[in-house]
Amino acid sequence: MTISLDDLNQASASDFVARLQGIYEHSPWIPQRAAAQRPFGSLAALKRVLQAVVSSATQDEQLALIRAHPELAGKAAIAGKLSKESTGEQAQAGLAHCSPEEFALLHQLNADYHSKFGFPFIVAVKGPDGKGMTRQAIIRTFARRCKNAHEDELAECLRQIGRIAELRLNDLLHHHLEFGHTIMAWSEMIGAWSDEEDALTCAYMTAAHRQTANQLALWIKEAGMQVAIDAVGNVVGRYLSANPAAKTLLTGSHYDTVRNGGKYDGRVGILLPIAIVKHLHERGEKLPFHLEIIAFSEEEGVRFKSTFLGSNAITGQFDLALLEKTDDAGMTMRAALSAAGHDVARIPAIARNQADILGFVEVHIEQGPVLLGRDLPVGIVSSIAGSCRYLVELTGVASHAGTTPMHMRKDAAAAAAEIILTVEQRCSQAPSLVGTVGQLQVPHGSVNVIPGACQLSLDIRAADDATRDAAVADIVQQIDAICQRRHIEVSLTMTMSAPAAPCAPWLMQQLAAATARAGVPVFELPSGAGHDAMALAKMTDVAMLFTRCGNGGISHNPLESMTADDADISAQILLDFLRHFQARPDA
Ligand code: HGY
Ligand code: MN
Ligand code: MN
Repeated sequence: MTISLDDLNQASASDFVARLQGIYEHSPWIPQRAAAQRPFGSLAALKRVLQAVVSSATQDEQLALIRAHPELAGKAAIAGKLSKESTGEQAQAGLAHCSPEEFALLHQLNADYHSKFGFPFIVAVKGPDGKGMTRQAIIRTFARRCKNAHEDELAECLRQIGRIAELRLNDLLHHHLEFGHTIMAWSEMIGAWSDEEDALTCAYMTAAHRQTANQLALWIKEAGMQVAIDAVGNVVGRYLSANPAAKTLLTGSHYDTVRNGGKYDGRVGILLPIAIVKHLHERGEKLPFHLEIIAFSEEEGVRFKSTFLGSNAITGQFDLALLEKTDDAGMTMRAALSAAGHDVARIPAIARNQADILGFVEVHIEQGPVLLGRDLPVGIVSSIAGSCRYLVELTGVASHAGTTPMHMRKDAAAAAAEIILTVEQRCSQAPSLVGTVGQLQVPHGSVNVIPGACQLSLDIRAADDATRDAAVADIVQQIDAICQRRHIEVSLTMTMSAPAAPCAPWLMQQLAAATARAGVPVFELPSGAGHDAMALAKMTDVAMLFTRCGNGGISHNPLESMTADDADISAQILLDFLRHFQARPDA
């Protein structure tokens, strides 16, 4: 029997509780406490209120809720004593068909997990895309989460219970995801194309990068847009307004990745608008402005240590001197581009005419834990942290590890170690300030040789440039002092400097209005990560919509995750934003 949101809103409190009895395992107190907050304007609002009841419950109530869940492939499952919902979910995950080894492993994991945490392991076995995790993925997740700290694991179990409830509510109300499954499936498909085995690395102009570009171009074309790949590899889709004289609103993000990255960083901001335009095109719905979706070809700077190549070309800021930069194999960017069939002479012509641009709105995963911690599917970015990056090259004296007394050494790695701790200590002094040494190597190092050389990267960011620049100045001074004291030569090369970018209030307000219309509380947050919007901010007003990340908010890591439901509601919000978009009055 199909139940509607209206039925739930109009039912008596006891009927409301009865109809939701299968949503949270053996815990009617949750819908009981939510009933008084009816009517719910949207399914998203109902989901959020139910989960807020869980989040605000006492820890004893939360533990009772967790303990009301069965173990995976545990005794209750074997004895056939699971709830109807759990029976279906565990069966769909194939947990009734484990091999003897898998059963033994799950039995051991259940025992270890229970003795560590005192409650059963919980995972939404239907997974982020709702299609179902494989048994192997469930076991991998189980083993990984066994290592969590108690508080983190308790929070993750409650989030997993929220995800299970979301999926069960979708089934109960026959809620169809208009965009979410497409976005997840497309992410999965291009996420399989990589420069290396067993990890997602899609660096600028590699074979995987070009394969991805061609697939994006195909999806853009199939969505009813004009499509072109420009001279730096940006894949550009243009959804024309019925008014040829209309101006253009830009959206998009990057399709290159970090090494061993996640499937959603950048890519969601491309795939999501393509799915929306496909929907508009299929309905013959035009927008009063031209919409350009730009899949920026390079934002991460992995191959040529250059960032924002794609977006800088769009704003006319592309530095042609970068064409001579070489990758680890000694190939120049120029050669890589021409090998891919691009004509570098056409790069300057990529620049957009600022007068034609209405603004730039980027959808991106949050890449952090804030939305997850607030049980919010989306957030609106207030500003994007500015960053400075350096290459630090330290030169000491390589000498015998056994015969050189400690006080006579010029150990480049020991100097690097002191520098890393200095960066950590200085960048702990302001809330939005962060400092990272992400790369550290002793070239040609040997076990029995004191490191005569050491290279390290510096990445220092803050929500405002003054805070960041003050930290950079202090750190540079401390590096000099450390190297003088240790008789180490030091060379510092700035490899990137991007100013902090405030988002435009007039665009933020329109994203906020669309968020509120979707029944989602409006929440603003700064971005610690850099984005193409920072580069576009040099040419036009920008705004960003963040989508919640799972797995504790981890990113730049294969564990990066999001759900089809969050992808869907983000797409609904961006679509609603486009349908209501008002250009800035003086545009
Ligand atoms: O480093 C960053 O914040 C971005 O992912 N490139
Ligand atoms: Mn990134
Ligand atoms: Mn990104």
